[in-house]
Amino acid sequence: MKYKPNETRESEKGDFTVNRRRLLQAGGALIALPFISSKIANATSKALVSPSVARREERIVQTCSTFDCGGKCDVRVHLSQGTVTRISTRPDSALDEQMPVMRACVRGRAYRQFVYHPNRLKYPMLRVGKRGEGKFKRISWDEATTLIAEQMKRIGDTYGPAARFAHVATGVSGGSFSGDKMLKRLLNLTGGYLGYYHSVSMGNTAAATPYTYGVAASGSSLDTLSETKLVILWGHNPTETIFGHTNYFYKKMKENGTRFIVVDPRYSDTATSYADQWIPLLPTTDNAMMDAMMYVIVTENLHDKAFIERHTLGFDEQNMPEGVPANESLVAYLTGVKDGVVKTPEWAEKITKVPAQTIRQLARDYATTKPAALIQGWGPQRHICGERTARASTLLATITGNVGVKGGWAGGYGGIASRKFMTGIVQPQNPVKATISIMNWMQAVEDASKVRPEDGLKNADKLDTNIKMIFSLAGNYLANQNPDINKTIKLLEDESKVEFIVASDLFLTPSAKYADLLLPETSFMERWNIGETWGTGSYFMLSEKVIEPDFERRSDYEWLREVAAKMGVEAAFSEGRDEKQWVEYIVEQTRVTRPEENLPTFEQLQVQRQHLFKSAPHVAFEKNITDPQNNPFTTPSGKIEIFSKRLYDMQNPEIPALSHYVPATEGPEDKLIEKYPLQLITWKGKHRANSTQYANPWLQEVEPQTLWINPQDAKNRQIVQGDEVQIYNDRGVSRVPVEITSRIMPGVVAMRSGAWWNPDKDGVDRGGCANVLTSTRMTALAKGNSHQTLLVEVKKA
Ligand SMILES: Nc1nc2c(c(=O)[nH]1)N[C@H]1C(S)=C(S)[C@@H](COP(=O)(O)OP(=O)(O)OC[C@H]3O[C@@H](n4cnc5c(=O)[nH]c(N)nc54)[C@H](O)[C@@H]3O)O[C@H]1N2
Ligand SMILES: Nc1nc2c(c(=O)[nH]1)N[C@H]1C(S)=C(S)[C@@H](COP(=O)(O)OP(=O)(O)OC[C@H]3O[C@@H](n4cnc5c(=O)[nH]c(N)nc54)[C@H](O)[C@@H]3O)O[C@H]1N2
Ligand SMILES: [Mo]
Repeated sequence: MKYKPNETRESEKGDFTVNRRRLLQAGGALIALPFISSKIANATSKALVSPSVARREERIVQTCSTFDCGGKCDVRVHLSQGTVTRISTRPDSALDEQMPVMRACVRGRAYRQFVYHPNRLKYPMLRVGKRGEGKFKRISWDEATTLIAEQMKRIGDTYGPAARFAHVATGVSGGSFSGDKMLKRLLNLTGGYLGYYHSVSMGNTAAATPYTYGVAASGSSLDTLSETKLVILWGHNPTETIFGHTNYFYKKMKENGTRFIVVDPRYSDTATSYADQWIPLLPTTDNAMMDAMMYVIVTENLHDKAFIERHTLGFDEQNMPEGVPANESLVAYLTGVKDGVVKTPEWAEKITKVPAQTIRQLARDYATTKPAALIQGWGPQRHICGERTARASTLLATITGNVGVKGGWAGGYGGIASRKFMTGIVQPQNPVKATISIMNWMQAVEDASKVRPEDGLKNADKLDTNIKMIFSLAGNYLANQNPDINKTIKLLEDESKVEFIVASDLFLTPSAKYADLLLPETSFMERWNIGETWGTGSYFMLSEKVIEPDFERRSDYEWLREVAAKMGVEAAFSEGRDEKQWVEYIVEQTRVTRPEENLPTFEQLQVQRQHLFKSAPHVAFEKNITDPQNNPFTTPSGKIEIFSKRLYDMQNPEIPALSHYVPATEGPEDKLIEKYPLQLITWKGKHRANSTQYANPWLQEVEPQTLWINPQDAKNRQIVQGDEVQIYNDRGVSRVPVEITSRIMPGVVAMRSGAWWNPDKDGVDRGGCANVLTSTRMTALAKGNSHQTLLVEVKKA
């Protein structure tokens, strides 16, 4: 039977009387405790409702979350008497091949424990202790919105609008509408704010790959890979990170015999589920392995000569841009003519720890299997050398002729259709033109005069003011997800620097503790929105308001609207729309701007629930390859630039004209390794989206926070299974149980990212938050983040 959305169904076996009694007993037991308010008891009893309870008048609503996890899964909320009693998902049998909407993953199945969590914030709260102490008092919404309006005005008037900053906040970025977006609207309408650029997710790839292609390398659509015989997943872990429809396509490919090779220091869940071969290498040494692969390909004459001649610049000495001295070409570099070092697999083996023969075979396999796709995830580029790694994968694709052809892959990894399919809200112009890299924000708090164009400042020669006010609406980037927390908090604790911090969240997160004003937002189940997949999916879904908010929880938009009224701009801010009407407006606007899509109206969407875009298979750079005369690449030469004159002119050894191996600062060749001999990487675990849902008890049970360490490294340190260990470097210390496992290669340790920072009285983190150890070092070109590049030592606690 086909699923009908919003159907009301009678439970087959439900005994309403018994169930209701059980429900009352659960609630009653709690109400008997005098110190629990009836509201808490109510919320807690909802959390206790077992799946079998109160099925009789059940309504099932298909919806989705708006978290930033890359996938929008079909989440079915079972509702009874205004309460979510259970979550299910699309049955396997109801797969529509035309519309392969994902089934809910472990996170989606646990949403009820998130939404009904007893620790959710309940009231607006004003800080009373020192900043960061986490002491607050309850205030009214009227007081809260008055305070925000006053501070926005005072700080804007005193220091200028550029003193107001809206921080990284991806908690609701999977939705078309969010408080964070509307905050920017309000800031724009009241003088402006200091904006930032750079995606901490994949900004290094986005900045580097245009030097090869003119525009950023984006993936092809995954349906073009059906005939691909070999896929190399290079630091890509979609079994856990999902990335839209990726697993749907990979699974089909696997069934059809595609060979998968995974290159990752960890034996990831993707390696366990797809890999025919796993190749572990030391983090940050990817370029050495790629150089050696190119060396093998070129010296064994396996490169695609016709393609190289027709479409590229910089391969050999005959094919170089003007004004560059001899021996700067790729071939000159690989064969050692340039620097005396021949980039053999034996050379790379010493650096990467990958056996030379494995590298040689991988190079041969990649070059001789046509077409083949080397698909790089974003993990390898969230490194200090990430720009070089991202560009090197474009060079490998180029010399093997895998660019612009069906079944190949040009490099990078991004959506094809824009991730923002829906026509967003038109933002009023920001009167502040200057923007900073996200990595500049701490300097802009400390002393903005030191944020110069060469440091990342854009559209201005200098900044006139330090950051004095920070908004963090659905983010945990003040003291959790941002690098070098111990350095950051010193800055935030100085109340003379940032004068006012407003945060909204569902929980008292480590970052929320640094708020001056902390606001309890509704969850996605208590608001209307549209859920959008990243570019690798091709549908959107209605995220419906299914339950009423409890306590004094309010959506960010609702309180922002009140602030707007107090600042005298309510009419321009809201245009008379409430939240649901804005969501309706977004759908209607998209219908106008995309008439070819034949989109449902908002009314229809409430029945239909989801819409699949018309997206024809897309091969990145296909036209540039099939008809280069009429579609030159948008590089200065009009060709694929293996050698980039633009990079050459920068003369920055961190971002060489040929993207080749350069030992990374705080990588395995750094002298610091004598003191801190292990590389630490973090990965995105399946049980949360970044730090979102950290507090969910079901998900904590799925995967406890541990440090992965290789048996050899553990033995050398007399560490045994079950031990607690300290992981430390000059920036901080974290303490967690170890997991001794061969799933991580020697010399490398790994933790899941997103655990909550939990310092004890000595400042030792007991939560397993890697960001007490990470560095704020910036990448050369993007001025981007390098969360993954760090050295540590581990000892038994
Ligand atoms: N379940 C889940 N899904 C998520 C998220 C989540 O938190 N949880 N977060 C979402 C977000 S915001 C983003 S940006 C994406 C991120 O997606 P990715 O950045 O692709 O995910 P990561 O797990 O950080 O990294 C992918 C792999 O790179 C490996 N790696 C690390 N360093 C290196 C290296 O130097 N070389 C090589 N070859 N491999 C390396 C890691 O071990 C990991 O397996 O995922 C999204 N999806
Ligand atoms: N060590 C290390 N650090 C990393 C990374 C890494 O790989 N390693 N990855 C980086 C990447 S790629 C990213 S994108 C960033 C992400 O960093 P953030 O943008 O800070 O993302 P989250 O940690 O998910 O924090 C989102 C917050 O929003 C809250 N939230 C959820 N839903 C709602 C809602 O409806 N309303 C409100 N108001 N709040 C809500 C959640 O409780 C959570 O506290 O982290 C980066 N940090
Ligand atoms: Mo991200």
